[in-house]
Amino acid sequence: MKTAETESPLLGIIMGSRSDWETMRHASETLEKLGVPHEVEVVSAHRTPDKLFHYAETAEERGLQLVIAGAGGAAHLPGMVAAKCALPVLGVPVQSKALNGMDSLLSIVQMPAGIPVATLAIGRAGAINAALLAASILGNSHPRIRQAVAEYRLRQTESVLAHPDPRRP
Ligand code: RP5
Repeated sequence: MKTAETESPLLGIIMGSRSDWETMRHASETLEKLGVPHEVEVVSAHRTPDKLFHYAETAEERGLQLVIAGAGGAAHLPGMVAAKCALPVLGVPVQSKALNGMDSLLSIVQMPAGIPVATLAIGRAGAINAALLAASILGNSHPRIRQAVAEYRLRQTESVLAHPDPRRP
């Protein structure tokens, strides 16, 4: 049976800097848990603009169905990817040091009408939810992924119900 690592990637996780990995690894780890094959790469909108254009222009033909893009500060990566390809783009605002991620959030969420970016929460929660949202979307055409999302949510519910007393582990 093919695994998430050997199958062709269905989605790409990109981020503006290696420093974003501490946040974006949560998206990758969540996709691993769900068995969703994906690729991960640093692609900076301002430090490697030509690479960004090439990535966005070839994403669809390489078989990607979605892109998760994380960036911090003046976070134009998700919007630029969305502008250069027709795939759905999920944006994750990385928590910046100077402004705690409010700059990242507003940069990503305030896209002018015409080029959408689905924007998640700042930081780890946003990265995890981007992966879950991506898996839910892919689940519409991949029953195995839909089942994996359902099982993830069931385990989450059971875990909360099994530990109702917050004083105990
Ligand atoms: C953005 O600038 C990146 O997404 C990162 O969040 C931020 C800081 O990058 P580094 O200076 O840590 O490389 O492009």
